[in-house]
Amino acid sequence: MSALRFSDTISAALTEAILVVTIDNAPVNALSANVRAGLMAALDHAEKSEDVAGVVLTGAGNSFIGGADIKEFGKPPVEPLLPEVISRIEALGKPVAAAINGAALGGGLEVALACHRRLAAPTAKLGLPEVKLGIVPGAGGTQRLPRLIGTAAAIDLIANGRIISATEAKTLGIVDGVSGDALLADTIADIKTTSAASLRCTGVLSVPSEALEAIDKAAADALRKARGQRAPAEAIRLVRLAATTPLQEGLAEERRTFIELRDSEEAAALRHVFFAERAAGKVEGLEAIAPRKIETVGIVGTGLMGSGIAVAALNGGYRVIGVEQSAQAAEKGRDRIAGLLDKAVQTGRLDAAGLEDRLSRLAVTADMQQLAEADIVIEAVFDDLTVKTELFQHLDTIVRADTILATNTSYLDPNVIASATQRPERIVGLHFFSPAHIMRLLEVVNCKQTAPDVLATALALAKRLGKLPVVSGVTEGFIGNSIFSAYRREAEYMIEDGALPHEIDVALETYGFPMGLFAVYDMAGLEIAWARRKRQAASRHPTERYVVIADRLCEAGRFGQKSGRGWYAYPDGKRRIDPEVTAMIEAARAEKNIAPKHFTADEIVARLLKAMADEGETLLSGGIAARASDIDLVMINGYGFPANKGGPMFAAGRR
Ligand code: 3H9
Repeated sequence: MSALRFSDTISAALTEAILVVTIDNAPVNALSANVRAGLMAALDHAEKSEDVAGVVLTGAGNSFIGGADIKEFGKPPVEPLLPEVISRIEALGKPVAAAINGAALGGGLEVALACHRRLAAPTAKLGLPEVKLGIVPGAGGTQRLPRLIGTAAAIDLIANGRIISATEAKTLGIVDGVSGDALLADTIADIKTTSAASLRCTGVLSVPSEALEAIDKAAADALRKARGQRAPAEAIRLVRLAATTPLQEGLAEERRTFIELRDSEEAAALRHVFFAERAAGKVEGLEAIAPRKIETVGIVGTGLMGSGIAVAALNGGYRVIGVEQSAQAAEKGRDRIAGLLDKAVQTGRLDAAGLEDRLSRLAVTADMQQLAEADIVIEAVFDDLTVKTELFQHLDTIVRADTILATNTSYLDPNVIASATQRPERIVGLHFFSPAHIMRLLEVVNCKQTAPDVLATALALAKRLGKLPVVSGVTEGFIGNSIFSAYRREAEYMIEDGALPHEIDVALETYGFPMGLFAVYDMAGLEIAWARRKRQAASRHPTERYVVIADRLCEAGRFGQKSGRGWYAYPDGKRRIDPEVTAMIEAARAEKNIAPKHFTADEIVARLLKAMADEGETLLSGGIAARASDIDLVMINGYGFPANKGGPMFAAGRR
């Protein structure tokens, strides 16, 4: 076996006349310029060298190839381009196989599709997730995949950016086999039996014919989830094209579309989100801190929030002890948690064995002493300072000294709760969003005295729960509700200045929010915020601008959708503009002598973005948020801000 090197990232060794080429470009073997150049050189060598009968491509570490190098997007292209490398693989006169040892995504799967044979490890993940980055595959994915698995299946994978397991890839016909410990040896053995004369080039296959209804259904399903983004529709068009167009023409149209989308605002925004997600949860100085070991999670309160947290913890593999105030409430709590798990079974997200395993790790009790076994206790009780403080003081007497205590408060000051306990350094905030087993966002609140290893443990726990953790410092409402308050306040100012609720909602929905702000208010109910405003009234500065319209709505019994009336009327269950509300708004303006002004949809969005971005700057300068991209993630994942606009900080910066 002789070792060869074709670039910094591409090495090869000849084994039984097969050139095994290894891509080693940590962390995910992305197809950076020197990977592409090295692959070209390796292919040249394989073609020319008489000792080489075939080639196997594989990746070092846990990935096969994680895709094109996203960091190169937006920079001048460097030859050789990926489509050239891929054409070279397919056209090589000798058999080429992919030993897919890990993630084969985007350009990585496109490389594999051009190979003549593909074997995958059972842990491999395969997919063309480009639409998630606002683009379509740009190196043959939309043209080769349908030739291999049919149009409907290719639309399902590409237009949804769905990532699949090796087993599903085998069933669909993307890979020829799944191989465990001996993947490389099996791939070498496989390619040795493939003769040069019988090479199967994916690009020359015909797209299998199938019923038009199946194709239309796959397309309609994907478009429904696309929420106005361009890339899924373009991906569908390109996949359909493969059935009627020669390969080279299809590839040219795919490349043209890829470049157009790659250079779009939408793709820039989604790339920003991609890197924002990778940066989130990283805290300077915490890299070397080992998290504490967590096996048992205690949860006090098993209502809506607590039961969702319990399901997330059970899904994360933890043992869960739920605590309620009475045996009867504990039984109800257990039923609620079991009900959420049952729902997962009904929708196919969980199987019977998974359900049984989770239930075996769950105990719900009225005996708080059982929390002595917990490594972390998360409280999800009524958001009241006295209730939470007394609970933590009580927990101090029950749990071990190294047990972490986490509060799920949304608005209270966790520093105050911590300072009333014996060990404030073990207190951290875990602000879940409801429903907690579904929503990805988790604000991890770094309190004044939180110990570094407590914060590190909270972040590790968040990852194991499958959450997207964003660290926030302590301020009223943390990152999310601070920005949301600024957004809400500005919208109400605009109502007073001349806009109507539906004008603001239409502007927001057209921008990409799933629902306008006032429609959201009505859905959530107006009375909780009203109660909070009444509590805050005494401490409000007399010169602060205050809009009374929401109070007037509540005084008139308009508590939102459930009372049939709020910012809108719901006479037949459907949202309607209500002249009565318009009259109340006009009266409020008249009281302050405000001459109403007309706002265009763009002005509405611009003002709201500016309000959010200004508040974001305040959070950044106060050290509450570590980076602007964290604020973007919170608003995208917790408050419906459209991901394809990149979040309020990104979007305001682009204007
Ligand atoms: C494409 O392929 C277009 C083609 O069709 C056409 C081309 C002509 N590039 O996620 P992790 C970094 S588009 C550059 O935490 P994991 C990431 O930023 C691409 N960097 O790891 C992070 O850096 P840092 C289609 C990348 O183990 C580090 O790697 N492909 C790329 O949890 C670790 O990332 C995709 O969309 C990249 N492609 O998961 C797949 N990927 O340490 C995108 C990652 O500095 N990647 N980085 O923060 C993934 O889904 C996951 O990273 C993967 C590994 C599953 C591979």
